[in-house]
Amino acid sequence: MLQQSPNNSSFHHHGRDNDLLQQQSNKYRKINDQLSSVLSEYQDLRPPNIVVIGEQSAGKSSVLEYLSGIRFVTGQNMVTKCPLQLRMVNSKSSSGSKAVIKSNIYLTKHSNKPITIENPEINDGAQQLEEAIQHLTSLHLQEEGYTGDVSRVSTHLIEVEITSPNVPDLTLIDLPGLITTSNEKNPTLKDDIRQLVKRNTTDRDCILIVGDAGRDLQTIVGFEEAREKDPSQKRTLCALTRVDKHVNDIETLNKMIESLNNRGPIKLVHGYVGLRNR
Ligand SMILES: Nc1nc2c(ncn2[C@@H]2O[C@H](COP(=O)(O)OP(=O)(O)O)[C@@H](O)[C@H]2O)c(=O)[nH]1
Ligand SMILES: [Mg+2]
Repeated sequence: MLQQSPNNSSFHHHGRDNDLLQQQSNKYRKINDQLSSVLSEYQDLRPPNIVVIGEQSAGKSSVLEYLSGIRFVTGQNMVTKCPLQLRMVNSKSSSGSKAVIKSNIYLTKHSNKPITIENPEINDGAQQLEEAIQHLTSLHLQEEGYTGDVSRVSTHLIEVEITSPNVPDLTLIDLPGLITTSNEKNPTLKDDIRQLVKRNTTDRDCILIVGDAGRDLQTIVGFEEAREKDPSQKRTLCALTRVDKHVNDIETLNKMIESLNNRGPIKLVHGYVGLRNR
């Protein structure tokens, strides 16, 4: 995220090493793990996560890439077609990093072992990870009976766990982007995606709305969905992406953020932030 100090004329990524934060999130993760194992017996119950919602191509997957340091599937078209849980586990060990990818469909229909990839942040590993996600995505679409149809989404969750010394302890849910109009091939797509977002956001989750800073900020998509799940706006944060392209300097960004905080489409307790993913 960007530091918004007025003394800075250029943008900086903030540091990822914060020991206190690390300790606290370690503690949180242990509690989260215990909760998860208890709650796993009850369907539809899980501890709170951070759910990333927004319009198609707003930069949602890029936020996950930025936070994990690992290249996910990002691109121009609808590339995220299933909910994807990215669980990052910080390990201080120097033994490199590892990604474990699985889904219920994959484990029951394909292999009884999850896919494991060493060093997913470097070339080979990154490509394997991308392929694994694509593979599971097409399995999930097949499972729904959508072979060969590109404009479809599946409700089945893909689980990616990254263990690395360079990631924060954080679990995020990436979702297909909200769209404003369905296409002719699949007239229900708009509602399918909206349903998927609703179903994957509990009323205890934190919501990260991602919007392109170059758009009319009054029309950022996702506020409606966020308001439904978080009426008091206490668990919602809005991140504006691509500030490197659309905002020339930190003063302009600060003004933009200030104006959104005062006159934005909705009042957010935690407000708005600028984000540079690339
Ligand atoms: N320059 C720049 N490009 C970005 C940024 N964030 C995302 N992008 C690009 O925007 C496109 C869409 O991003 P993606 O993360 O796939 O969007 P999603 O559909 O919301 O998941 C990709 O080509 C990204 O490389 C950013 O902060 N700066
Ligand atoms: Mg995406």
